Amino acid sequence: MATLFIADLHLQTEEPAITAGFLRFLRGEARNADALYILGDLFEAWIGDDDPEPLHREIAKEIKELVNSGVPCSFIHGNRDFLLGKRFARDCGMTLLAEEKVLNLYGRDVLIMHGDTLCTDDAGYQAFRAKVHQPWLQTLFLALPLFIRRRIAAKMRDGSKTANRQKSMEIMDVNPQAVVNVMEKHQVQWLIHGHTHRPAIHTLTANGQPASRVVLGAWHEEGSMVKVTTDSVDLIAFPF
Ligand code: LP5
Ligand code: MN
Repeated sequence: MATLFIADLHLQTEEPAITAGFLRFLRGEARNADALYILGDLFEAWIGDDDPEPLHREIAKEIKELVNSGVPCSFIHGNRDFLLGKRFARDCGMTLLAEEKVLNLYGRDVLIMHGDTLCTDDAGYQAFRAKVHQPWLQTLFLALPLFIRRRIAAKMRDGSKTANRQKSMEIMDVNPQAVVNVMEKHQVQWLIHGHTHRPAIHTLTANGQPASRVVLGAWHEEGSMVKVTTDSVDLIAFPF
């Protein structure tokens, strides 16, 4: 038996190979799992559940089929799809989780999150995040016509790409103290997250004991998942 984790697929119509890889995963490997957790950035950019984009409908239908087959699916928002709402989650049959969640998996307490909040050295991003997470601004944005929302999202993506070119790799990685703090806050020795697109299993000390931080890879050229079983926690790359 196994519980699976994925993140950072950045699904979009312009990348059909990634969508195909995800559908293969949902119809294959995921069917044998105890549960599937999607840790954010499933989509390249989410501008509202009312977006009639056919890709979104197709993904909802496929996740729903997985859930109907008996595999519960849960979702934590990423920095690209933090506006994904209850309506789309219901269409998928998946549960929306808070930004930090502790699971007990086969006797192991595991903290899961997207990972962007751990990048505390990236002051520009944290300021941007605080702004776009204000409920009143989100309500205002969601009330705009879709074509305007699309334009704003495109501007934000361009702004982000320009800003990232000027940031060092260190600034865009997690802050080690932020990692220890969140693991001590939740009293866990295991953390699984995505966002940084730097797949690895890191060892550290938290709560005065050995701890592990597992970072999911982004789905660029291949898929990436973490598989937790009774015996092990494995980071696995696989072809689309
Ligand atoms: O996403 P990525 O990998 O490029 O970089 C992230 C951080 N960037 C972001 C921004 C997103 O890419 C934008 C997503 C749009 C979602 C849909 C729109 C919803 C709008 C809702 C409004 C209420 O998350 C990037 C980090 C990087 O990860 C690594 O951690 O560094 O952070 C930034 O780039 C932030 C910059 O420092 C400042 C952002 C500039 C945005 C310009 C805004 C222009 C808006 C114009 C509006 C009219
Ligand atoms: Mn992200």
